[in-house]
Amino acid sequence: MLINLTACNSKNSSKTTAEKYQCPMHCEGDKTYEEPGNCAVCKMDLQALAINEKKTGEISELSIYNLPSKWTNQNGEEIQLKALKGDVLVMVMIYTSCQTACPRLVADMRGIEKQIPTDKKDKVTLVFVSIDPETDTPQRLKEFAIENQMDSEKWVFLRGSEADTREFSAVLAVNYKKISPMDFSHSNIISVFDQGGELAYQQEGLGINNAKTISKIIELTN
Ligand SMILES: [Cu+2]
Repeated sequence: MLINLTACNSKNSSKTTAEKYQCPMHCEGDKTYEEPGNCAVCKMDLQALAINEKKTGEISELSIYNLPSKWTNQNGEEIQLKALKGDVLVMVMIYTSCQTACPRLVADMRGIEKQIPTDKKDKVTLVFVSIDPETDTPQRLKEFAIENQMDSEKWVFLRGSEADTREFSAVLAVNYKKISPMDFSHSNIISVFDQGGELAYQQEGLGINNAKTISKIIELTN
């Protein structure tokens, strides 16, 4: 029997971006100020940095794109998470040989993808991260993608080292534990990350109402 571990710190983090000001002539390079005013060098009015800086520019310290972990995708390509930057990410941790919860999580991911409006679909990447990297070789992940008709660019399947997988699960507040040679118990959490790699929303459970997840994805892609 599988035990569903409960993540106690799955939270909905929302955060406002602090406004920053910079000389339009870059007299002091990329130096920014917290308050509006004039450049100390050329005296021009400081300019407020674009509000959507977070979507295109630097990443915050809460971003998963700071993680140095290396992953291999279903095509055998080595990538770092930051290669996914710029898209809204919908992520879940699974293992392909799971007979119980994971098939339902895969169905939930499919259900979410179906509800993303057509004009937003190319702004969203759906990511599966294996909790069983030993079994889930790139080749196995590729077969799994094909079996599930998820063999296109918007579906990404990743495997990494045991240590990187464990570290990443902590970021997602996903618990997992090997309970037999073939099986793991694990949390059932689908996470939404914004374009800068910050956690924006999580849903927990199997086959649950995903309306809030969808509306968060749509809000982020607007
Ligand atoms: Cu499972």
